[in-house]
Amino acid sequence: MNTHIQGDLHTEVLREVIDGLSKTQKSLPSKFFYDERGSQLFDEICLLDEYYPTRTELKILSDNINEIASNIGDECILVELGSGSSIKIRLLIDHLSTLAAYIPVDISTNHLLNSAENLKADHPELVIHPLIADYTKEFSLPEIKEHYRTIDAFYPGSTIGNFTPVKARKFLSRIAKTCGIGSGLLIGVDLKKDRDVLNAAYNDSKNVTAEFNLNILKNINKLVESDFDLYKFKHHAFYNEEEGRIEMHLISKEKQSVHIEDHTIGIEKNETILTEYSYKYTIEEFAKLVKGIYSLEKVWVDKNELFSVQFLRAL
Ligand code: AVI
Repeated sequence: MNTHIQGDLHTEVLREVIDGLSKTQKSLPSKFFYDERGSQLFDEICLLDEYYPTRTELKILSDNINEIASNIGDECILVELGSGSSIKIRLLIDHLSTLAAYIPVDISTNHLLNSAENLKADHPELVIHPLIADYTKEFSLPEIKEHYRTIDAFYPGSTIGNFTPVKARKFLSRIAKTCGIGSGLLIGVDLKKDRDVLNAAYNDSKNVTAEFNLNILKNINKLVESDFDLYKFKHHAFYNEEEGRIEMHLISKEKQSVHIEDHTIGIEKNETILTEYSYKYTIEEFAKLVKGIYSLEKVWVDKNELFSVQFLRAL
């Protein structure tokens, strides 16, 4: 089934695709990974042996849940940025006995409403205000009628690492402004570590990450009229130590031309299309990144220091 998008949205997707492919280092926006198949593949990635972030973050959350809940505080409004992490949010909700309301924010309407309904079925007393919005852009919280004392955002998974540090800072400033001075932010941040562990996490032995990476082309073929041939590209991911980031690329196996509506893009043999950055931080680097926006209240890490969960407060 093809997804049809109309009017301005189609023009915007086309512009983003053409802009990215017109740069010296060709690129495609990572958000195009996540059609239905891409989201399924990402869920599979989260279960892979090599992909440590998901299970490590969950372990940190569950090992420290009482302390985390007391940092979040009583009668809070919990705003989840992206509503994909149902196990993690359920763990929090189960330990926040005085939660005033839960606001999951997601651009994917079906996914958002389905998870909200499932949660409501298990927690009939919970006030849920799903908000359909692109949380990476400016958005405002719905009017809250319930009595509350604080607003706390939850941003797990180290998705913050998929922004460049400059964009991450801008994004965090916006969230601090949207939720207000004194609001909390519980955030998952992946840490710098041995490069072999990082390289394995993005080059898994079952090739799920490779399929996830190639699926971006399939999705773009659905979103705009383009003829990317997936067999002419291969997955390439590596840790760039100097920049402190994983880079995911698609390497062109041959010299080729791709047609996108009335544009033709020439791609050389071995030329790459950058599809994702995943930045890794030390605790100190991340503290520097949020300096002046948030104060760092508490950091929890696993015993191998692979991943961190941090509680920040907006200044
Ligand atoms: C969503 N994000 C935090 C993942 C990451 O690790 O940067 C996306 C991902 N890309 C490949 N594997 C996982």
